Amino acid sequence: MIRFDVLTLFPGMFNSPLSESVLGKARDKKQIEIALHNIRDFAPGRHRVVDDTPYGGGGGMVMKPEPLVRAIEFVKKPSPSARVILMSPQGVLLSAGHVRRLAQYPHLVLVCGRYEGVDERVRLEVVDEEISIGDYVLTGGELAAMVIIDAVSRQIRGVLGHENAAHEDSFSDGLLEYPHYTKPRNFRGLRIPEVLISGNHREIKRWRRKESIRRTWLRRPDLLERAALSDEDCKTLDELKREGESCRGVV
Ligand code: 4GX
Repeated sequence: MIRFDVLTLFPGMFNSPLSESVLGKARDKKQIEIALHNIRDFAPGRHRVVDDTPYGGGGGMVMKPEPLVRAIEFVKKPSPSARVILMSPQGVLLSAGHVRRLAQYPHLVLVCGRYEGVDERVRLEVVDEEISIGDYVLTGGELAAMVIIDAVSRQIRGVLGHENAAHEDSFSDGLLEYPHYTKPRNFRGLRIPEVLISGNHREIKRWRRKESIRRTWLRRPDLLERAALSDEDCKTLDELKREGESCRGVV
């Protein structure tokens, strides 16, 4: 069980992405709990203003500190140890390891900024960490928060069936996945690799491992620096590198 409290100016954005499929079922089964809060509800006055112009001039608007800090303090009241995360392109780049660490917390608070960002004093007062989901700019933190909820939730026990458990997929050992095939055996003249219907499970396992290493070497050689490779994996990689000399770009 993990709880997410999301602070946003656009709670409606979260409805179907967090209600369909795997996450919807996980919520029904109380394996994850998600609560949405509109930051505007914490802004005072008839106009409930949440943003203002930046000191020092320049264009754009900045989110005012009071509504945000009030909202964060409100959701932290019942669990003071909740981890407060600000979504921002200035944050630490999200990784598989980072996602697994986040899944250890019982309670995450995801703060979604809009406009040019949030008043710096919000960070200083109440933010525990700042996360970026990638080096590109979104219109707001909402999609980034949904990415975190999705990636963290599938690490929670019971959320995925054990058939496709999280420790079996790409990145858990630092490699890309091997190619997958299903019926038909022959699609437009493209046949599946014979080994997969050989019934030899040891050979199948070896083939898949080799294809994982091949793909990682061809597409994401940077990942190999940190991948968990056995002595046999290293031999396979050396083999692939030598083969690569003669048939570059075939796969
Ligand atoms: N990974 N954005 C946040 C406004 C903002 C800026 C600074 C707080 C501080 C993004 C990303 C992202 C755009 C969300 C700017 N809020 N978030 N927003 N990339 O680009 O997480």
